[in-house]
Parts: sequence; structure tokens; C-alpha cells
Amino acid sequence: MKSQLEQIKINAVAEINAAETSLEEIRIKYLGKKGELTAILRGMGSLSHEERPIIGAIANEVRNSIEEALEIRGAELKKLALAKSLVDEKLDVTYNAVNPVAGHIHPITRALERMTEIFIDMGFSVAEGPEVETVTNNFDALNAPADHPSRDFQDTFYITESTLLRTQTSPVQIRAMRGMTPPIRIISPGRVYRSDVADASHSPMFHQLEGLVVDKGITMGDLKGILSQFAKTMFGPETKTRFRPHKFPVTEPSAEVDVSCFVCGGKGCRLCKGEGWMEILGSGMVHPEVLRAGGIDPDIYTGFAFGMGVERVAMVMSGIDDLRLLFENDARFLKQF
Ligand code: 2U9
Repeated sequence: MKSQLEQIKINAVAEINAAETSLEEIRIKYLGKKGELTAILRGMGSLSHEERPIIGAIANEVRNSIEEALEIRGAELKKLALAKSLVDEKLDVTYNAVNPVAGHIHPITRALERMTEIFIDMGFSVAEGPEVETVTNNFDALNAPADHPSRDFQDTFYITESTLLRTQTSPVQIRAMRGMTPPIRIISPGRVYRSDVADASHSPMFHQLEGLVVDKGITMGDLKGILSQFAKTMFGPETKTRFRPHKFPVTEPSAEVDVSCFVCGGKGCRLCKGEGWMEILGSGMVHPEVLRAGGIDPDIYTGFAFGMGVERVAMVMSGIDDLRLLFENDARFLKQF
């Protein structure tokens, strides 16, 4: 039995030291419930009283030796596995990766997001509405005279006699007024459509951002304060504003708003075409008939409104002189901005 035990030890240690992967099978083969050493230990019952402690001590020594060999080889195999994975899974962080083409925000989107953000910071909420509108919301409620040129079939994309692609985002404000009680402080950014042939300053689809404030006691002073502050935040703190009288059906009195050129500071340059000023906005006090069309009593409330073309703002911000460049989606052009 002693020589059997010695042989088990020699075999087990040799197998363990030669093992390249898992040692579990070897452990089970020798030390498991049905293992070779376990079988010998079970047979110890047939030994004499004197032999039993001697063989028992040898069996323990064999078990300890096998366990020790398992532990040492186990640690070696772990080290080898780690070294192998460090080689196999090596990551070369200096490797010149193929640059993914991520693209970037379009100048129109960037201008629209910045303008929206500035008005949100001044307490405005964003209102949205459908691009297919009723003639009532797009023209009648906005005080557009029956013979207003924009109503012409040549100038507007009519869908039916009573529905069209909105020519301005103003109907969004009409819808908002009908559903709200003042105070109202909203902007309506979005796409609008006019039946124009595309040229350097026209496109059949473009973006507008309009705003509307309605409350008790709103005056032209509020209009000038909000729009002057918008101009300073958008174009730089030195920006001056100039309000020129104008006429819009939707507002009375009305004013066009120029901002001093942020490139030359007002001296005159290529961007402002020597004027020192750039026309950016239309604005005015909301016409009493328009307030009424929105379900608001003009004897109690007053309001101001404004509108601007987002492409126009994007163009002056980026120094682009032809509107079509913004819609051609030529990546070589767009990636400059
Ligand atoms: C309601 C009441 C009043 C919106 C206004 C303008 C003046 C204006 C143009 C700027 C350039 C359109 O994109 S553009 O061609 N807009 O001049 N817009 S006042 O006034 C409103 C709107 C809605 C209920």
C-alpha cells in the first residue's frame, strides 16, 4: 500500500506539473470522491492496528504533496494566462484609427438653437403648430387684407381652397392665444413655405422664429427692451439696435429692427454692405383685431410681436452671401462652419 501511495504521488505531481490548462480534472482523478487516493484511504479498514497510523501518515503526506503541487501549478498557470492575454489582447492606443465622419450641426440649426436658447433664458416658452394650416389661421386671423399679395395662388402653396402650407409661424401664436390666458410669452420657431424660385435670398422653404408677449400694460418699451437684449446676447454686448417705422397688417405701430454690424461696429464693411447696420427683425404692437381673433380682449390686454428669418441670421453670423449654399448640402461647404 505504501508503494501504491508513493506511485500515486509521483504520477499526480508529474501530471500536475505537465498540465497546460485546467487542473480540476487532475484534482478529481486523485483527490475526488472516487479518486485514486480516496480509494486507498477507504481500503485502510483492512489494515492491522499497527500499520494503520503509518499508512495514514503517508497518505496524508501524499495528499498534502498533491495539494501543494496543485496550488503551485495553479498559480503558474494563472500567471501564464495573464501574460498570454496581455499579448493577445494588446491595444495599441497610438494606432492611427480611421477617422469616423461624425458631421456637425448645420448653420441653420445652430442659429435656430442659439436664438431659441436666448429667448428661453428671458422667460419665453416654445410653441409649436402644424405646417399645413388653415387659410383662416394663416391669413384671416392675422388681419391680412383680402387682396394682400401673399394670399395669391402664385405666392402660397395651397393644398385646398381652405388649407395651405403656412407662410409664416404666426398661426402658431393664434392657436396659442386661443388656448391660453395672459400673461403669454412664447416663441414659435419652425419651417415656413412660400412659392418663390430659389435665388441668393429666396427659398421656397425657410425657417422663421416669431415671438409674442401679451399681458396687461405691455408697451413698445417692452418690445424695445427685449429685442435690444436679444441683439446684444446674439451678436455681442456692443450691439446697438435701430427701430425704423414700418407697416405690417399684424401689428400697429410696426417697426423694422436693424442691428449694428458686429464685424465693423457700424463703420461699414463687406458684411453690412457699407451700411453699418443689418436688418434682422420685423416687430410691432399686436393689432387689436389680431388679439380679438386669438380670443383676447384688446381693451384689457396689449402685446408685442416680432419675427425674423433664421437663414438671414445664420448667413450674417457665418458670412454666407448666397442662401442656396445652405440647402445644397455640399459637405465641403458646410464643414467650414
Ligand atoms: C401674432 C401677432 C403678431 C409677427 C411679426 C414680423 C413683424 C416680421 C418677417 C421677418 C423676416 C418675416 O421671415 S420674415 O420674412 N416678420 O417682419 N413678424 S411682426 O407678428 C405677429 C405674429 C403673430 C398673433
